[in-house]
Amino acid sequence: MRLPAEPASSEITDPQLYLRRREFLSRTALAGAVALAPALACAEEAEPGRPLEGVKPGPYGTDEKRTPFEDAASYNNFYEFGTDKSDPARHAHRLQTSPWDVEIAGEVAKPGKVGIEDLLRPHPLEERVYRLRCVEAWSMVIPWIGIPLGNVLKRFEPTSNAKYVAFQTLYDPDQMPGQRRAVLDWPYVEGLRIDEAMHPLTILAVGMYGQVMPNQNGAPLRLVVPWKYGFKSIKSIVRIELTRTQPPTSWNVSAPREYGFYSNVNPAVDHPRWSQKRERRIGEFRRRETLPFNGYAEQVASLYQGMDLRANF
Ligand SMILES: Nc1nc2c(c(=O)[nH]1)N[C@H]1C(S)=C(S)[C@@H](COP(=O)(O)O)O[C@H]1N2
Ligand SMILES: [Mo]
Repeated sequence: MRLPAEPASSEITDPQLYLRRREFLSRTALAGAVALAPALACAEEAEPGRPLEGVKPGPYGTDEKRTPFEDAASYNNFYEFGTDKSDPARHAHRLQTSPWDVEIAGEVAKPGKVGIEDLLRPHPLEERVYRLRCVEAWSMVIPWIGIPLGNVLKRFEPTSNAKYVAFQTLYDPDQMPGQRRAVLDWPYVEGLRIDEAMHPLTILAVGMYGQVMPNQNGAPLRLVVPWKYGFKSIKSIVRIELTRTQPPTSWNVSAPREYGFYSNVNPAVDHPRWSQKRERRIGEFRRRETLPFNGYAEQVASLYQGMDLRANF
């Protein structure tokens, strides 16, 4: 993501060169960044980099080559910790991820605030190897660990008025120093239409590569919506509200001409300032063609039948 005034980092710095140029963050820095362990009885067991046990392979996984963990955990967008790709890995260790409550509000019969352990407990953890395609035209293949969002929402009993789902990231400038600068309207917010939120591809992720989620990747709880540009996959979620009307989203508020509500990956609709036809898979040299809906058209294209995807970008 970038603001209208900023140059495209993908245009000025090839992510691979960038990654090679900088030394990978020390294991200790990464270790300090990992705090939450889902389904843990006590916080003491939440060891850094702790492996997640009992994870079953889930549906929809791609068998494409996985992006190395070191790349996925060091080349990040998480503006709460700075706008440089290396900032989140350097600063996100400040985030206290346990205890962590999530509020479920709005158009549900059973609203409430629940600890993340209670949110997760009834759901078996699944691994989903998904492509994530950033609007900046790079992509990764990441083995996420999570649970389908729809299954979680159903437990709170959405009413028939629930047409959209609004998500909110933690607001705490002490822990998230990037929030002291007005680069975005904080807190970071995102939204999905209810059918997108209930779609089985959409997950709440708590880990990746067999481990508890690194803070820089959105610990303890983030969304992964693989057919949409990466910015829809909001990190470090504290609030989920089911709404009657389409909720505001941070990037749309910041630059409405450039980032729409839907933001489905679409090679046929260029960003006003660059092409979306191709992407650079992190770790590869040659650019590849970007696929409609990021390659998940078979699963999700029907959600948008009859919609003008150029107008609803
Ligand atoms: N709260 C919050 N969530 C966020 C962002 C952010 O700046 N703040 N960046 C988004 C963008 S632009 C992308 S591409 C993905 C990157 O996820 P990753 O670092 O795990 O690859 O996170 C998304 N979620
Ligand atoms: Mo992004």
